[in-house]
Amino acid sequence: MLTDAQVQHYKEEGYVKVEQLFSHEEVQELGEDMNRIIETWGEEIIGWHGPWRDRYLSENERLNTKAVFMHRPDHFSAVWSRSYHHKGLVSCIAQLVGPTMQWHHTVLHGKPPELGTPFPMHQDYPFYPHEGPDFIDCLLHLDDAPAESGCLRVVPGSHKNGPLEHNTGPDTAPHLPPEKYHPDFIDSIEVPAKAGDVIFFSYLLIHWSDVNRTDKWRRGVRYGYHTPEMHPVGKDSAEPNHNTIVCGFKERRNEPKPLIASADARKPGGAKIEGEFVTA
Ligand SMILES: O=C(O)CCC(=O)C(=O)O
Repeated sequence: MLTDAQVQHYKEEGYVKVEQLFSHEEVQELGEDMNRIIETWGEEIIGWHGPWRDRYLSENERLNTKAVFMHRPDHFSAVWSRSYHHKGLVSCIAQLVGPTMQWHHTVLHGKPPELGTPFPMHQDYPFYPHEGPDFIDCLLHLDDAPAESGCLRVVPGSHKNGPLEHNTGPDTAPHLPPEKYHPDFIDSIEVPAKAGDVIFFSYLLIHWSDVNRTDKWRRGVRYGYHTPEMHPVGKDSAEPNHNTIVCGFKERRNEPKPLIASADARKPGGAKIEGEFVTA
């Protein structure tokens, strides 16, 4: 259970760190499967592309950073499938946001040793814009993340300003314009963490992280959850495959009933796609 002070901290500052939410054994099991996923399915890249690199990295580092990103670890490992429903994680998001919550995504941001990629200042909103503020990101640490490993850094309270204009385009990951938002002149605080800690933060909070300059991996896995009433911007229903309810019950509000139970739908060749559900 979170304390009132922790819930208040999330609401006021836009983030809160909960220490040792995952036990040593859980982190061990998740970490082993994540390593296996990386070895079997992963690929090392340089990280997010874009002109922001010129402002965050020296010339000889710019093209030499390393990153491993893995979306949907549940597609490869049952340990990871089960983790979306982790009791401590779900209990925290229910207290921080609301009693009924819907899973949206899970992604590894792995920073390999020695020049693990930085991330520029940004909000997560432009990556998955939804209608409303009730979207929470949860960064589970599979490794210790001291400051020098490129731990998460946040701009406390910045979530209150709502969605900001980001630089976007086909050749760049969304990021805040570096001439207006850069760690050289926007104050942020570092949030170092230990393996098993989770940092909860609003998808509207400005955050960034620096290069991993240690000789160890810094693997962070971000889970995203939101209230079921919040739909992607411009859509009147949830996204396909992002509808898992992890706590509470989804009430019906003017939405069509998605499941067809008619005889037609059960005839051979009668499979229908209704909304986002395939029934047969
Ligand atoms: O893992 C990090 O250091 C930062 C990741 C990040 O920027 C994000 O999850 O949006």
